[in-house]
Amino acid sequence: MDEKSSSETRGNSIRCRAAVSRKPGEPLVLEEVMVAPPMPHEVRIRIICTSLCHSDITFWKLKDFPGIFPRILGHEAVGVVESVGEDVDEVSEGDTVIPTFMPDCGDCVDCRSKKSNLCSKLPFKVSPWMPRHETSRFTDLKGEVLYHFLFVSSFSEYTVVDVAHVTKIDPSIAPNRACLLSCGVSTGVGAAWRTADVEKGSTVVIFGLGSIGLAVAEGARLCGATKIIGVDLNPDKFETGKKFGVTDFVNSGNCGDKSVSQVINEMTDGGADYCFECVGMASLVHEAYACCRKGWGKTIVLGVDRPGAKLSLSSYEVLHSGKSLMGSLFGGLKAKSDIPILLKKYLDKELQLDEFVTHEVRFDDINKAFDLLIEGNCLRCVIWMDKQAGS
Ligand code: CXF
Repeated sequence: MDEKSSSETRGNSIRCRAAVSRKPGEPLVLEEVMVAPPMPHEVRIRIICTSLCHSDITFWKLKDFPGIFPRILGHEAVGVVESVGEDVDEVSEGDTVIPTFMPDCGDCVDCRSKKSNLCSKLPFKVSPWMPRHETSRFTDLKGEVLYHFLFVSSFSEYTVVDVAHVTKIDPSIAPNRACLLSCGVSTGVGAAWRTADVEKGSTVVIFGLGSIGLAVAEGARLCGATKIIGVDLNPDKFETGKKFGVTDFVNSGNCGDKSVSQVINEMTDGGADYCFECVGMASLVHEAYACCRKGWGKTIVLGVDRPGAKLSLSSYEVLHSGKSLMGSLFGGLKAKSDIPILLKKYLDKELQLDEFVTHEVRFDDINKAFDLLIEGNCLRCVIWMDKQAGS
């Protein structure tokens, strides 16, 4: 629908366009849907830009739960608040906001601690509903429920998000850059900055130079790491990696009779300070752990493996090596306080965001964005909801 003033829409359902994922792996269907008004603690947002992340593709393909259809995917976005439900004081109509799959209630013991971003009031889970009221705000024109995705569902001109999942930002920031901080870039940069707390002069290894791995490199570069070793099967990734601070490259398909961890242990004289697993493969977590330095090495897991995948570590080795193994959801960031810091770093030209945007399309061409990301030459494809790409 055309942008209308909130006074016309507030309190009523909005009829607008959404890209609905109706069957696993099949092109999204652009259709009109109804978006109900926000319930208490919820915010209805007009999406300006959204971008495609690999998790959208993972869930789009999943035939069984947590794959569920029909669903509105999308979880990297920026938009403007159209209306707010009862008990929302933090944002108001017209505010520019970034929705995030991770909540930040600001109130529970974990949100109040500096040590965690795992909110316990609205604990993150992969759910097809809104987080607080556990229902959907979307229906199609036949009245059938459309499921939510990661509490964001941004492949719709309007969506409803819990206030714990929105961060108010400076409206002057270009939306096709701001949206990147909603998931992927934040996850990678945050893993280096907040989860690992990479120190100046450190040696870092990144397993997997996709957009998350490159964002880890960017974060490690910002933190002053001096050696950033990228590991990937595709040697072309080294050239891309150099733009984000990768200094060395190991082709994991070309290590001869050595394992990747042996190669890295030799290159780093006994192990790296920080190893990041960005692929989502248990075998690579083992490799990463095997080449972080005894005594102080940290291995950080960002990659999303298949449900049920297990790690197997020798407890003797864990005891004797003194290494740490950590998981990092959303890079350990607290959305409401850390996203504005990262946006300021972008405005101050410290944090690179432009380089992540390799493609931009109109909402009508959203299925092209899927093809581009699957083909593998795309880091981020920004989808503009309401204008021609680039205009
Ligand atoms: C993922 C993290 C693990 C659960 C699904 C979402 N992050 C974003 O893409």
